[in-house]
Amino acid sequence: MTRPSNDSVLRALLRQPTRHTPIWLMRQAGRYLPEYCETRRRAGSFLQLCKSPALACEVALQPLARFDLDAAILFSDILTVPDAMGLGLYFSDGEGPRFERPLREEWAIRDLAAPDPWDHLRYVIDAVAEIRRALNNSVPLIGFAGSPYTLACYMVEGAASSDYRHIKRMLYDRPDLLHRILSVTADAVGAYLNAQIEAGAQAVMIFDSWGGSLSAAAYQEFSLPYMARIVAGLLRHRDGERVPSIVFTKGGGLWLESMAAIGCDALAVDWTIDLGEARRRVGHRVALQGNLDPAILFASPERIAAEATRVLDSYGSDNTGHVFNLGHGISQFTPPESVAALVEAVHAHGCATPRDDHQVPAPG
Ligand code: 1CP
Repeated sequence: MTRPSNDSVLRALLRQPTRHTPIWLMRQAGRYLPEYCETRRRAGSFLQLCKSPALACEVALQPLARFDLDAAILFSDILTVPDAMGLGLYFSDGEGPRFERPLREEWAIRDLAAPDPWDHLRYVIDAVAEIRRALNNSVPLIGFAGSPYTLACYMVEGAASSDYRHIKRMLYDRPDLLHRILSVTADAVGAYLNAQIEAGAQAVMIFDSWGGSLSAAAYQEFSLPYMARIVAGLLRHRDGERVPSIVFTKGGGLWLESMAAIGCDALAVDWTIDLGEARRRVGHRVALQGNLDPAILFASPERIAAEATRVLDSYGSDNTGHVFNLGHGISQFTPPESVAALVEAVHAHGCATPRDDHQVPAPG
């Protein structure tokens, strides 16, 4: 049996009932935790931290040691894939990620190839296996990757961007080149997520952080179909258990119906949409994950609890198909005590009995 003793996140992602709404947080391991900063210092840099399976495992477990979270997420970054494609990822302090060789030339785009994850991304696969071992079937491990469009933003811009002018110029003037990048990247991400599943990831999430910067028409042409292609090629079972998939387009609230139709099990949503309305729009097709504004974690514990309750109530109280999360990653300036207050509030909601999610019988 490989099912974790607390399988509430897996059950909720598959729209099976749980005793309580489970919770994990995007970027739950990171700079808001002093112990993360300490491990990162020991590693020498963020990239060296990602490339050491033992240290990546250490930081992936740190938030679980502090808070009663219902899932762990692989510690890595979405940009490992373009790095493995030869673009030369580096982080300059205070400036975020950068690529030595941004993808702008037609010849470089023609030469782009999907890396073998078992070779070029072996350190991530090893981290997945190591974190799974360390979790010892307590809670599930979520694997992840960036969406092809979001990765292409970094690959073409060469860094984070406020206006996406290089990639958008390519999108409008040379859509053939952008489609070529997206197609190769979709193959790379598909193989990478399947390698994570084979190494022990029990659910996977695709982060389309910048798909929301597209027009409705461009989203339907340049982001969604490539995520659909990845989802269609994912391993659905591992060790006899379903491996749910989660798709997150930040700013994608207007497109939920078409996102829910691509075959994923769950949609993660940001805080700009009411969760109850999102639920009515996607019907029974997918579970929902979200959607607290991460900025609420700067407010008082009372406000945090009130807003968490509002999100829980907006979804509905049937404890089916909702994984509580933030609508985007935790800010590095978040006080850890605020996270403790949030996790406590979510777990206390509608809670008359002690938590024993694993004893909920499967339906039917
Ligand atoms: O200095 C440091 O220590 C690095 C900060 C950091 C961390 C902790 C970066 C650099 N990445 C990460 C880890 C990370 N990134 C995780 C780990 C697991 C967890 O959730 O606990 C995950 C899932 C990501 C995913 C990621 N990286 C996304 C998608 C999610 C999102 O936030 O939208 C994106 C866009 C990135 C790129 C990236 N990597 C790092 C930074 C600071 C950024 C964002 C840069 C930008 O604003 O464009």
